[in-house]
Amino acid sequence: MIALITGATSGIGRATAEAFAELDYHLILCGRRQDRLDELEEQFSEQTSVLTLNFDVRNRDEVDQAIRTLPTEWQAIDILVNNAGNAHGMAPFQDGDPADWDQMIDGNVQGLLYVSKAVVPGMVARKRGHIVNLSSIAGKQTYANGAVYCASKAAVEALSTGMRLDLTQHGIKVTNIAPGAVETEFSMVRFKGDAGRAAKVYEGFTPLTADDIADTIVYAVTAPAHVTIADLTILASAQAAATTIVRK
Ligand code: 8X3
Repeated sequence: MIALITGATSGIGRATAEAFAELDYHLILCGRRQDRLDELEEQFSEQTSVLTLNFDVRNRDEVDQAIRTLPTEWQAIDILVNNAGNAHGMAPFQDGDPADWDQMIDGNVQGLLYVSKAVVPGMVARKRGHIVNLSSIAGKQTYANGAVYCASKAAVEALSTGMRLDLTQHGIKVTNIAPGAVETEFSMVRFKGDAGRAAKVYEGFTPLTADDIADTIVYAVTAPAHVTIADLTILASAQAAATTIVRK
């Protein structure tokens, strides 16, 4: 199996790479931080074959170029994990920074589209493939101060459904994964390095880990051929809804 993971240098992407390496999948690890990609290549090449690609999912030319020029033996991608994505800022709509909005719409929506467009036609030609889109509970429940992030993830939800409608007939599975509160670099990025504000998000309860989400991705991609895990929502046990968390 060949799996391509975007946003592989940290968090859920990295944990998924680790879980896939355990399964002996061959890994195409994509990210923007070359030093981290090098580190991952060194770490995983003891276990399996690894290829790293440095591109920004928001740049369509970079995405096309990287995927079009894959060495022949890496071209038949079986699994695409559209994991790259971020939250930038958290503020009432009227105070939102359009530069933050661009980051979220470009990364979470356009980036997913560009990478998928580069990979999916090959899956259609081979009549096999599995796309795993990382959405969020925020794609199902809009919350205050998060309109644009929630909108970007609602778009991922719609794209997962739309892709499944168009691609099932070509033998391709589409899985939408919607995590709740996962402790990764997510909140540090959302709050632009404000460690105090980021830590507060996970205070007083046990959040999900990136490994918890990787486990569900493994569950989806290892399901029998006749089973599609279409949509999985995963919350921390103390989390009743996106912003309803029981803290001690
Ligand atoms: C991240 C989860 O609940 O912070 O997508 O929106 S949440």
